[in-house]
Amino acid sequence: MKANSIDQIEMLIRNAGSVWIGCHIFPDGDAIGSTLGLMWGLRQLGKKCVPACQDPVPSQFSFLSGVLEFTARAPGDEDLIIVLDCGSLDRIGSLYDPTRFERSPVINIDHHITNTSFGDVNLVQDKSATVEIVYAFLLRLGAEITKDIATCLLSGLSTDTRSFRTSNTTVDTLRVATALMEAGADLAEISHQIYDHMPFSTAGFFGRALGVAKLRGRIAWTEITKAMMREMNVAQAGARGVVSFLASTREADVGIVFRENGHGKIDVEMRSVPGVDVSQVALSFGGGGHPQAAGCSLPGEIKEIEERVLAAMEESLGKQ
Ligand SMILES: [Mn+2]
Repeated sequence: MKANSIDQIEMLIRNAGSVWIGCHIFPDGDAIGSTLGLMWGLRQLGKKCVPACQDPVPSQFSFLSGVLEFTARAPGDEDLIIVLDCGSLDRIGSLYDPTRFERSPVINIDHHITNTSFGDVNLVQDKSATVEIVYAFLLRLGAEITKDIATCLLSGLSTDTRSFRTSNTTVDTLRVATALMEAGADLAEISHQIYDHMPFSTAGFFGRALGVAKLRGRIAWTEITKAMMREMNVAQAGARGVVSFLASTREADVGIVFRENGHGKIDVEMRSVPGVDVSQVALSFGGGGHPQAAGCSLPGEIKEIEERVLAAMEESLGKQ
């Protein structure tokens, strides 16, 4: 991060009348929470803001204020583009419009260690979540952290730390969480809304996915085929959680889920226990992420992808 990038971002925002704020495809709590939290903060400063994402917001986040304003449109004539929680620009998917992205300044605010610095100005910090960076930035801008903003930001902190369980949960993270609760965010209610929200059909789906799981050395892994998704009638978002469950088994240091994504590619999700890094393997296959949570997307047949990724992960684990 350049020393002056925060000053530059502040200047760009203060000079902008309208801002397009976009986050990554298949948005998670941090993507949604940072987008909405920043949106509410910038509106206090009189900015027109539009929150954008290629994919719909999963229903467990519908309690967040402003969620219905999300649109799947690329930037229009806004003065400024802010991209949140994206390690690389392809993470915003179909919302990337090269012409528009060249016409307005692009600010990249993110916490992925693998970030490609794709913005005209980049604010990339090694924090637990993008919301942590947004929180500090809103304070700097003099925005008031309302209950709605605090709720959006705390949702992102909770999901990116798996409820404050991962090794990226620092003293700073908990300080921010405390400040957000003091500002009115209700952690128990947020946790209930986000985590106790599975439709019953997901139970059957977990049964299918975990029923074919295998243990290979320290790797617990499974596959989710298009046919399984169809048969069990589960939406993409319903497939979440399987990989974390696999990584949480005692024998495993790493959990991996291979999923046919319906666009001819295999999505590979990886999770690990503290002290084990899966981001380097993800990066070597063109993906990215965090030490404990990473992923990539590869074209090919699922069996062949499984063999390649599992072999690479075994080799990586042998060196860790
Ligand atoms: Mn994040």
